[in-house]
Amino acid sequence: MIKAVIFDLDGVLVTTDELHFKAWSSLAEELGIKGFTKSDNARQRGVSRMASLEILLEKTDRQFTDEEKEELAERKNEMYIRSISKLSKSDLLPEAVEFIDYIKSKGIKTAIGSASKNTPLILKKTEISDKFDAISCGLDTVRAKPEPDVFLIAAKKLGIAPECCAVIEDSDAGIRAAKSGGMYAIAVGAAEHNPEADVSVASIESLYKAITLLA
Ligand code: B16
Ligand code: MG
Repeated sequence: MIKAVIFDLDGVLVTTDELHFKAWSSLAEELGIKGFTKSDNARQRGVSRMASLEILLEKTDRQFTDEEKEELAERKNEMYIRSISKLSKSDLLPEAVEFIDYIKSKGIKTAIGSASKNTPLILKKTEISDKFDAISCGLDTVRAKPEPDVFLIAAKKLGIAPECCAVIEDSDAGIRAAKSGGMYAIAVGAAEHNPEADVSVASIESLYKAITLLA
């Protein structure tokens, strides 16, 4: 029985996935890296900032020290923060708010489980911070998805057992994290058709019936 839904943020509730792509593309351009594509970007979904940088650096033979890598990640983040500071409610994905309100009306708890260290800013800009009973993000964890930590911390903050939590995710790393945390995994968007997911849909709009059956 599902007592809580843990939402991933980028790509599930907000369109920030496109802004990540733009910021990584700008960094690629600065570094003279060619051929960074949407399919490379798809592998960056859900994984940490430093793991995302490594995916970009696969495209070059240049070697960087750990310190230089930290600086590159920081540079990308500055560009990304400039674009997320312009976010508003209109950047929420269709039915995001309606679906959260719907599950709350059924007595199901809600949480965020995002790899992003920019989670507080994104929630503030899109005006949904007060919709969640708990927030767990990249600021709370050492090990990123596909490790289950971010979701287990969300469950702990909610006071609900992992097996009573459903995770909604758009990344393969996130689906793996949910399953290894012993949670129910719902794949949406880019993760649709992930074979590890318990339920797989194109978007949140298709989830009303499924969530009612699980609760
Ligand atoms: P930041 P999610 C993830 O958010 C993104 O999908 C991923 O592309 C990004 O690298 C990661 O957050 C870290 O983000 O650089 O803002 O800390 O999908 O887990 O909500
Ligand atoms: Mg995501």
